[in-house]
Amino acid sequence: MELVKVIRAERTMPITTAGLAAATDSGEVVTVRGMAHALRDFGGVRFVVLRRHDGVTQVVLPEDARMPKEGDAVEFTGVVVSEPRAPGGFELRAGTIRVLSTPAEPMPVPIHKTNMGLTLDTDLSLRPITLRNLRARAVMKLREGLARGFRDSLAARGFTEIHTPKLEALSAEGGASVFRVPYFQHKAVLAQSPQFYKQMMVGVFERVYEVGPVFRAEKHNSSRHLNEYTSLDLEMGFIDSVEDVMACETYALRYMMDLLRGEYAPQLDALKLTVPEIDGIPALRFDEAKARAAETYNLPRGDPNDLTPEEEQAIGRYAAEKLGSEFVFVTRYPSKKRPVYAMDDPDDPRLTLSFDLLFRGMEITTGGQRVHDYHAQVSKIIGRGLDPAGFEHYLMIHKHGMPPHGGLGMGLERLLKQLTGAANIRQACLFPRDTTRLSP
Ligand code: AMO
Repeated sequence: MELVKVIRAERTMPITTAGLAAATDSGEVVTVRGMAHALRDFGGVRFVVLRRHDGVTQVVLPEDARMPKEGDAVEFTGVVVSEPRAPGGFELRAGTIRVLSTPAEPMPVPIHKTNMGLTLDTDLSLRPITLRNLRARAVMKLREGLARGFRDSLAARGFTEIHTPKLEALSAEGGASVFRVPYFQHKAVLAQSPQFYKQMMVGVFERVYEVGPVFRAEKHNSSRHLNEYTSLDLEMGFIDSVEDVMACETYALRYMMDLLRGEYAPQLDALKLTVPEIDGIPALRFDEAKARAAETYNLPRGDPNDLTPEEEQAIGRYAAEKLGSEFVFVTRYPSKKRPVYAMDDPDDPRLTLSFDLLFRGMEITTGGQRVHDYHAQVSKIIGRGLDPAGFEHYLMIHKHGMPPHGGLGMGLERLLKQLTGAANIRQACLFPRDTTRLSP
């Protein structure tokens, strides 16, 4: 029997680029594997830019070796020497090269170029390949950082991670954007959000979060909507007010931004991005935000119960110019536009104790305090013309005791779109789903 060791040959085959860099000018012989990303032939010297999991490494080919093909999976063995012009300030002078696998066809688009010069449609159609482009990959690495920061920040504050079903009998958000799917002899819907389940789990764990897919049957094609997106959800019990939820989001976002600044500098540099500093986030009441945007930027006041994308932009601009913040909370949304679980403002039941968070002029989060009292929740359901019998399982939590609680849902792609300045939300998603795209 052979004993499988935890990590194979890490010393001679560095896993990370930092590990490789540590061998610089040591004379130590190391082996490196990666994909031939770009090929450069300067006559006398030939380079391969090797794409590895955490960066690129410049490799000088042995004189007698054949140049690999773009897309070859290759292994080089050699020594690492300082080279200020190379990425990371070092290069591998290879003694040997071994081609591990070779592509069947040439690369259809110039993925090694900084700007591939593709239309969005071509980019998305070739997504398994175009995501290999270093800028596209950097965006997706930042996406990882945001999700990781969200998780870590909440785990550090006593939140438990949950995974709730995505096939459900009852839609939480209502409206037209529900995907209906046949489910054996029943009718099911795809989860529009983990709303009811995360509230149920507050009764169990008190503080919970979920990072998971949600589905919206939005029929229009827009640069800010997807039909499947990743929702960063949290829900917390024993709040004194909705401001506790907003404070928790401020904390989580600051943590996420600090994590990017600390550990994702190569990606931020590659994309030339600056990450916002979050000290605190200003909050404006809905009516006040609407009025200030209209007055300051001469805008028509659209729907009295909602904000148009133009109003969001104007409020974002107002926050940046007058309040010095790229983020702004808009609070006390009108009841009419808020779902059945939102708690009404006891001072004015036409309003709710709920909020949106705008980042650089676009909504990235909705959150609020929820109804915790059984009778209040039943009467709100009836008030909406709905039958409480349909909410049997949700109402169990109210019937059998719930603390005052609240939470939020943040759209990961919206956040990433705004952070990277992407023109379209599809660029913030690995394999976006929209009205026409179900593959790749
Ligand atoms: P809401 O429906 O406002 O609230 O969604 C929360 C956040 O999700 C993002 N989002 C979307 N992102 C991409 N494509 C879409 N079609 C899309 N729809 C929404 C937005 C939005 O702010 N249950 C509540 C949250 C809560 O109160 O906890 C909810 O889902 O960034």
